[in-house]
Amino acid sequence: SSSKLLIKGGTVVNAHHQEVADVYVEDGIIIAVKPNIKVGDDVAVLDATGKYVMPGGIDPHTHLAFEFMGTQTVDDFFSGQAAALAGGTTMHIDFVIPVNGSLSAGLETYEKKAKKSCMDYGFHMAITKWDEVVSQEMEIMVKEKGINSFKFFLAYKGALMISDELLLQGLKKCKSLGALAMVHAENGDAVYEGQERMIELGITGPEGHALSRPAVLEGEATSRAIRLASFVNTPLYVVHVMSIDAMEEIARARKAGQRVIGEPVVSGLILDDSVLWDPDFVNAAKYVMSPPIRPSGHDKALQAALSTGILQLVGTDHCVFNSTQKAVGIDDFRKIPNGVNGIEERMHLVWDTMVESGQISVSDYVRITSTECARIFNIYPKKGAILAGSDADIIILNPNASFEISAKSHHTRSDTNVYDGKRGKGKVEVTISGGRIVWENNELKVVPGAGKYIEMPAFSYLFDGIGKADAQYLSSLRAPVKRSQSTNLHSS
Ligand code: DUC
Ligand code: ZN
Ligand code: ZN
Ligand code: ZN
Repeated sequence: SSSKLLIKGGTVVNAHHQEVADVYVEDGIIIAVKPNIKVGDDVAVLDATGKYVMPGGIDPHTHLAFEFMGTQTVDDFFSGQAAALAGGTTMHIDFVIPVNGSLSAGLETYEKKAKKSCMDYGFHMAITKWDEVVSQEMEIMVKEKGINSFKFFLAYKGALMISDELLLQGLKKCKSLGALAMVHAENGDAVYEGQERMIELGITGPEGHALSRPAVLEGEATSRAIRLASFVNTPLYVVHVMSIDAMEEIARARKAGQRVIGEPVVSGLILDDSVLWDPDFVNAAKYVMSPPIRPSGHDKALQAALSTGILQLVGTDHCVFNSTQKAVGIDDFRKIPNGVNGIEERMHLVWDTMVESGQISVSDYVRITSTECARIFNIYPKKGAILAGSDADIIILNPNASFEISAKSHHTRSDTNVYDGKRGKGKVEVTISGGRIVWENNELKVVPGAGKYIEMPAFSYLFDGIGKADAQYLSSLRAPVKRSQSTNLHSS
């Protein structure tokens, strides 16, 4: 089918450049970006005068249809993506979890779940055990399945957590494949201790979740992962940076020239842990995620780090459970399924918090919500740009309109929303996914099955010159020192 669309008169914003221009789209691809494009009357026209025309958001961190902590998230690939599109996000990267340690079985499961996708998506893969089969399967994932990133959990002891030995093997394997290693950085052994400590003190409510796994444990694991990645000389991506402690480890490593990427998530940027002390269990439990939302101060520091480039892109860790699922942990916070919403709210909240507040430019907004993600996972400029030849994943944002978040009107299947009642400036009025208008006049027109799997090739820009650094290191090692018999040795 031939669908033609012209977006007229908006300010087209890319991470590198902005200009007032028209955008012409045919069959899901951007054909031209320039002023005053003339078209025939078979072309649908959208007027974007006075508005921003930007690449659709890419959420680098989501969990849809995720079986976790004895239950399953309420958003699947259809409902979670529909919510994303209503909020201006046109692609997400989800985490495949292996089945009994098998990567291929895990991928098959996720391929089935993703069949009803209404927007484009990619996959990261978690590594939860180590043997020769896993090592070989990683190679297949990279070379044949379009997966170029692997995540290692340093937390969730007894479930997803891996040892330092496995992390080292994994880092080496990632490096050899040109795949990006990602870490969930909390010290799982210490978290376990912290949880026991809270239960012994009789602190069984959601506040115990925050108290049991303080920022120092995130700082330790972030430091450890960064230093092991340095030892192996391979790039590292730290997911959900929630604390000053972790952020400062990233800042230090980047300043020393190490290739470390830090991903804050919306909840960490704008919430503080006071919500976990809410006397109503349901109100408090909806904020339980890991790493936990930190005391006030971490949020503003993470915003500053994002605005100065210490942190590079924003995710959500969208992973939603209903109140009844959270209620399983009413007598023990350790049983509350971990996760908060965000896939629908990210674009609005980042605009309001970072652009409307004057902390970053509109081009930087595009960079941290879309372009940088596309570059890191090696799908730029197919994604993350409004350029001739790019996929027509586009949003029109009206900076003078306002948004309001409400658990009653949101599109995720969750019965709560951690941003309920928040309002702000800047509204995504139109979302275009694969050349089709899927969100307009506050109405969704999504089609299950319309979303495509986006393969992500190995060796992103983060790997440029890694080999040179290795060669330099090797040549800096001297040949074995030849020693004649020491004259300083005396036999007594
Ligand atoms: N943290 C969460 O809150 N949910 C999913 C997994 C994770 O690491
Ligand atoms: Zn340009
Ligand atoms: Zn995590
Ligand atoms: Zn996650």
